[in-house]
Amino acid sequence: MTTVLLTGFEPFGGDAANPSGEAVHLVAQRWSGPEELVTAVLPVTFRGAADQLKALVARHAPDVVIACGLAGGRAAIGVERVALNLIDARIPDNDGEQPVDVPSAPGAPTAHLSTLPVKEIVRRIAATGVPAEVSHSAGTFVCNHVFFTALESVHASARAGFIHVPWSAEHAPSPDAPSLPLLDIARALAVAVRASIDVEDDARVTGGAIH
Ligand code: PCA
Repeated sequence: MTTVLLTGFEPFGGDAANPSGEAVHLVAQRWSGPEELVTAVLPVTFRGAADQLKALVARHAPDVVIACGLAGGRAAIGVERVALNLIDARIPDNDGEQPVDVPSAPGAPTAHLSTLPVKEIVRRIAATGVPAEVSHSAGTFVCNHVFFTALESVHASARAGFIHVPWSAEHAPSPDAPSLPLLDIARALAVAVRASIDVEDDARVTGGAIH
């Protein structure tokens, strides 16, 4: 039985909502298998999020891990490609912790690349009419930490990666802030789950950036 772990986050940084956690709930409600889908909403704390993710991986031994978080200000679903072994918190986490320039996992490599079919996920989400892009930085806050932790903790043949989502239209901080309807975000995550299960080799198209 193939098992997928899909996670989102609680609200943070003064926002009332986090569409990543809400969308993960919607994906779980609509999931019809046949694979097993395990979902969780992680706390936005360096220690709690990483510990919870590691516990979920140990308990369920997922074949695919997709962690998701909010990137307020982005207009498109961002399928992350690079997890950095670096924490540099510009704001405190929900525990009030604000580590600066420490590794995510001491002694581990400087970076890991996503093992999801990143470009195929982007292609399939965009084909549904929802804007999507390859992103080459997941930042240096809790999302990047969870992304790096996922790649460090999954079993050798499993896939893991991270997807950043825009504000939801339902909870955008202002009417002109970039956002997507929550349902579109949930649909995009479901597409990402399906592609990560089904697609062996990533699409051979450019997803690169000049800067
Ligand atoms: N976004 C933050 C942390 C939690 C979330 O949803 C980030 O991008 O690091």
